Amino acid sequence: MDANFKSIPVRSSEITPKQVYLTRRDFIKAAGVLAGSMALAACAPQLTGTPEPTTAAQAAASAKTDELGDPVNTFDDITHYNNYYEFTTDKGGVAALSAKFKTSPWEVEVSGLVNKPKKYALEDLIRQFQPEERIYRLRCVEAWSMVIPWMGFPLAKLLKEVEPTSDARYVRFETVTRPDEMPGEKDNLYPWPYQEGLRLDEAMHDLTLLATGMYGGELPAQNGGGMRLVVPWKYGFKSIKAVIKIELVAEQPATMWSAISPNEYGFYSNVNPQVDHPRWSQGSERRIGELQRRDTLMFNGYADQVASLYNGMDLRVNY
Ligand SMILES: Nc1nc2c(c(=O)[nH]1)N[C@H]1C(S)=C(S)[C@@H](COP(=O)(O)O)O[C@H]1N2
Ligand SMILES: [Mo]
Repeated sequence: MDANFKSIPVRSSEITPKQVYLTRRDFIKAAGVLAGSMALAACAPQLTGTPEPTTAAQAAASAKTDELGDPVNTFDDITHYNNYYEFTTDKGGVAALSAKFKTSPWEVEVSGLVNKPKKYALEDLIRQFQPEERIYRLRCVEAWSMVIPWMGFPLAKLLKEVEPTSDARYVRFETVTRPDEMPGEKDNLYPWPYQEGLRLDEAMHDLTLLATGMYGGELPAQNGGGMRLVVPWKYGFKSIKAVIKIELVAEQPATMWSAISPNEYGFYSNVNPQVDHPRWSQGSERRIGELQRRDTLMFNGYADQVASLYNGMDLRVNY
């Protein structure tokens, strides 16, 4: 932990009021319509750089719900309301700024305390591990949430293949460093690269996903393409984007947000409505696209699957 980072004013809860956000979105839509009428037909895709899934894939995905019956968010919301500080702290600005970010080719190095370290090409991982659709709730620590239909495969499949040694107890993840493509990485207020970590048993849990696609299509840059981690029972910042390194280690690894503010962003950071953020309540959340707030669920609704990982830990403590 570096004391220099402690004075950074980060993460006031949901700085952008909904009306402002909606107004900006309406404006962007209106601009798209205008450009279309001027015969710039390719304007929208170029604006965002997002490989739009086919209409059929999008329609199929948008009709789905999670296991609690909550509908998935729209493709538009999922790709235009993003936390991705390597580009900008403005959630509505990530799509445009990441439009030229290259997500292919993509390589991921798996190393550290393993018998078979290896650098993988993303297309080989996809061929080998056969991504499946997983519809997960994503609950940001800032108290908003979405339902997102990912394509991906359990991280456990990859970890088993590299064979962690008996000394391996944690997994460390690192985001790509490309300051020329990611303007936020030139901002040295943040201790780049973005890093995250999981305990090995959390990493091996079947819910823990390496996402390689979304909404029946590729994984858009703004959602963490080439490949990102998704850990649905933890606050969203644990689900690190654009992963290029996965390292098995013996000690609990440093994470970027814990380095900045350990009391606010602990290593575990399991979604817990009973433990408030020091600066705001975690008892409820705003589902993007809904008007009324809803109650936040213990472990983001995944308690049946994951609570046993934390036997013996006091759930009233913000770890
Ligand atoms: N590398 C990186 N990963 C990141 C972030 C980030 O700024 N950089 N933001 C996190 C936060 S706070 C959230 S809520 C989710 C948002 O994911 P989404 O934009 O795909 O919805 O990504 C997480 N992963
Ligand atoms: Mo977040």
